[in-house]
Amino acid sequence: MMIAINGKQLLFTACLVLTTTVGLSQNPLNFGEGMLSADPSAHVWEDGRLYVYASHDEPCQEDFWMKDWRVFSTDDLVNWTDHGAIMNVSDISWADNYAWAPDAAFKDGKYYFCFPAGTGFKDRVNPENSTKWMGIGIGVSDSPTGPFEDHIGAPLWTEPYANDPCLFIDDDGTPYLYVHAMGADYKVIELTDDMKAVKGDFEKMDMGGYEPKMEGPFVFKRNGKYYYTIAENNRDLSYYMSDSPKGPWTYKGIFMKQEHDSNNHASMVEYKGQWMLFYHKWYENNSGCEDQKLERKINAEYLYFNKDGTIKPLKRTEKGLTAKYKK
Ligand code: FUB
Repeated sequence: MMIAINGKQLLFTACLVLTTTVGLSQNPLNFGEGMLSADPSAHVWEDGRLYVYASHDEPCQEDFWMKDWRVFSTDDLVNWTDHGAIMNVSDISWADNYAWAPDAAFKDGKYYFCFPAGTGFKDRVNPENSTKWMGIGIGVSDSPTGPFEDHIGAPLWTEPYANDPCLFIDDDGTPYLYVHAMGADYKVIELTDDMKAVKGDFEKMDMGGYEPKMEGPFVFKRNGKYYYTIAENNRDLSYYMSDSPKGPWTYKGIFMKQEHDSNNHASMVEYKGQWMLFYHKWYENNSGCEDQKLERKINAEYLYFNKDGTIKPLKRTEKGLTAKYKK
């Protein structure tokens, strides 16, 4: 059926479609034209803004050779400010590459930026020739947007090899560090109060007998319960719950399936009374790279809990976050 439409009606309809599209499609998050970022770690600080600390992909980069970290912030979940590079591997004396998934924390008036970085080369064909090493560093700043200075001028430790730090400060101020590492998955270590060193050794946590291959541990607390979330098999997002930051943990299952056979990495935060999940998603590459088909951008979804505290399974949407928080 043909519908007759005059010029005014057409303009009105076009405006409506545009407004609806702009208003409803927040994924990927609008961090600026051409910005490729991954591994989001979301935090809300005392100034009332929501900050996303992220790793930064360059178009056509080789094998996750990444050089700097970024932070983006918002106060309406729609308009984001890119605060630029908050640290670069060139600021670090002990690493020159692998600016991978970071985390951030606020303690005793200072902002801390916990980052993995490394050096060397991973030979994926002949692994015995690999020289790659990664460690965990700690940056400090008076501002949530940095710049961050290397707090100790060295990694927190050298063995084991580690990446994907999660720095969780409990309500009593105790800093706990969780990492993904060779031989240190599902382990926790405390930091000293001045955040300059680790205390003792890694402690192996009781995960209730289920320890899949994982990346990207992220811990948060809600209603007195601790949540230990991971990218299970580096793909699906799943979680455990506990009454303590060191476990014992009870596995609660997958709450978001991966849609590509590629890594995922997520964090969760409550902003203005609403919980939300930040994660990265792989898109068809727009950068003209011949041997790299996909590229990463950060997405977000609202996160809902059942009455018993378990997480309701989530679907990826194009809509993502709309500004429906309580003012
Ligand atoms: O972005 C580099 C690495 O890819 C991260 O550290 C992992 O979690 C995976 O997302």
